[in-house]
Amino acid sequence: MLQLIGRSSSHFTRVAAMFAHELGVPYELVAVHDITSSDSQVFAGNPALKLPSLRTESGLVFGCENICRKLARLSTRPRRIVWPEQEEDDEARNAHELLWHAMAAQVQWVIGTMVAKLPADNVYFAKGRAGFEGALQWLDAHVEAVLRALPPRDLSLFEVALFCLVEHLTFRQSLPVAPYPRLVAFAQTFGQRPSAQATPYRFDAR
Ligand SMILES: N[C@@H](CCC(=O)N[C@@H](CS)C(=O)NCC(=O)O)C(=O)O
Repeated sequence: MLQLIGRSSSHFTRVAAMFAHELGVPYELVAVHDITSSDSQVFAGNPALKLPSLRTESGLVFGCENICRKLARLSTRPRRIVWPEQEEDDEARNAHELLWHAMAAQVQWVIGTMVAKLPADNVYFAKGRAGFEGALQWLDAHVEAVLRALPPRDLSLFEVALFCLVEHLTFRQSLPVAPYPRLVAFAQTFGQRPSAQATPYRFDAR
């Protein structure tokens, strides 16, 4: 059984979990409870002290995109998956860049202001938040065109990650989603997939 080391409350973990569901790869979630720890063993040996990681027979795979690619290799289910490198136009590539940025900005905001309780008006967080909102505004304005241009597929990393990000904004109450109606509409539709229904955000019990 594969072990997904992460948290049910983490958007990066959920991307990997949704890929596992979509690809029919069974896994066991091993919850990381203390994300403030500086002990890499708490993160199953990830030296960057980050999650998620995937433990397989052959070792550890760090990071959600790596994990998704590994799951695709392990899956016996034929699925047409669109990876970032298959999206060649500038708009789609910019969308990926801003999506990864927004996901990282969400981590910065949550860890900095909610977990570490540092002042949100510090320039580090104020600028981080402005860039976070800017990325979301851009994604909201371009999402429909980017989705239309995606190649025929069963699954894309872009859509799964975008869905996980948008739902996480509300789950962690970091930013209001009302200014991003196209992202909300996308998430409502994408959220009907069984893989989304099977992986709702929640805080893992200790
Ligand atoms: N590059 C990593 C980023 C993962 C990441 O930032 N995970 C967050 C949780 S959603 C984390 O580990 N936060 C703990 C921290 O930043 O200290 C990936 O793609 O998986």
